[in-house]
Amino acid sequence: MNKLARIISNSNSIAITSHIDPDGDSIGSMLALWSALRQKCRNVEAFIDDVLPRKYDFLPQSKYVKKYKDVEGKDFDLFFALDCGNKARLGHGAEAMENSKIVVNIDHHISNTEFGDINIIDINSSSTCEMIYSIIKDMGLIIDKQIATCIYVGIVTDSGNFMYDNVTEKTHLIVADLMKTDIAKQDIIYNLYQKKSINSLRFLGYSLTNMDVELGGRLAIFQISSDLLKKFNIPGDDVESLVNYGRDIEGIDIAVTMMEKGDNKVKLSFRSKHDDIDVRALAQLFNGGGHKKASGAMLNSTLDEARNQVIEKAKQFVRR
Ligand SMILES: [Mn+2]
Repeated sequence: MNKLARIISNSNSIAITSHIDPDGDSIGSMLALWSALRQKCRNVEAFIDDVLPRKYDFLPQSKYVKKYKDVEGKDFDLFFALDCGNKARLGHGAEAMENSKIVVNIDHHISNTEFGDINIIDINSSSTCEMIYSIIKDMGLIIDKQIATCIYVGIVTDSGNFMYDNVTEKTHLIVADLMKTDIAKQDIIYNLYQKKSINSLRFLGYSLTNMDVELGGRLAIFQISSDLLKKFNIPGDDVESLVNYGRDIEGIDIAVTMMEKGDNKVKLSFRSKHDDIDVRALAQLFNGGGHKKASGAMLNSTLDEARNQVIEKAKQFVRR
């Protein structure tokens, strides 16, 4: 940590990025670290190679998040990759990373490929935000209400509202400390969970009605075509929560969402709820990764091909 503090002090330009398909933890950790480092260095840029989901607009620092285009060609003394298991998750951000002198990789995914010069990986952490909290504290920087809000968003969303295995005593102690800064908890919950569009709920209804169950009631499948997304006119991150409904059904061991992503690409999201059902290992069969009970992969195939492959590979993972 002393080493990291020294590197930060010696850096005149710093970039912070996180993964494509942004979520609460990637956005929260990026904005928290960005705000904290600005206490030490004015030349800090946060960017992603994707669209910032509207859901996170309420975070005051979100308006400072740049696009990859805005940093293209720049070289940075120091580059932070947050919540990214591998280089591909950075999108074009990986190119900006190549132009940087020192890369610091901070993540909690067990599948992290340790692509940084410095790798701070804690697979027992609920979220990257939990790690960022400790890093900011250890460097003696201040966690104000705005930073606390970002960290809270990451912890709440990545822990499944404190439901997942990775929630520890430490997680709750951190949240207790964040709440001392008087974060607007109800306002955060409203923004994350209580301003859904009618279309998003209609989409949920449609998807649940058309959910498929295979492997003797062990595997729940949601197939989401781009036509369907167009019809309901909802952003991609509205699809992300769908898979949890499949997971939560009694008897289902694995739930999967297959989302069509333009030209012959399908994004897979897997969930499990049992300790003996490791969907990270399943995702790895498709060159993906993630956590034991939440993982994902990207396939080059049609929806129907994806469906056949997933059913075939999932056979050896479900209970008999
Ligand atoms: Mn995360």
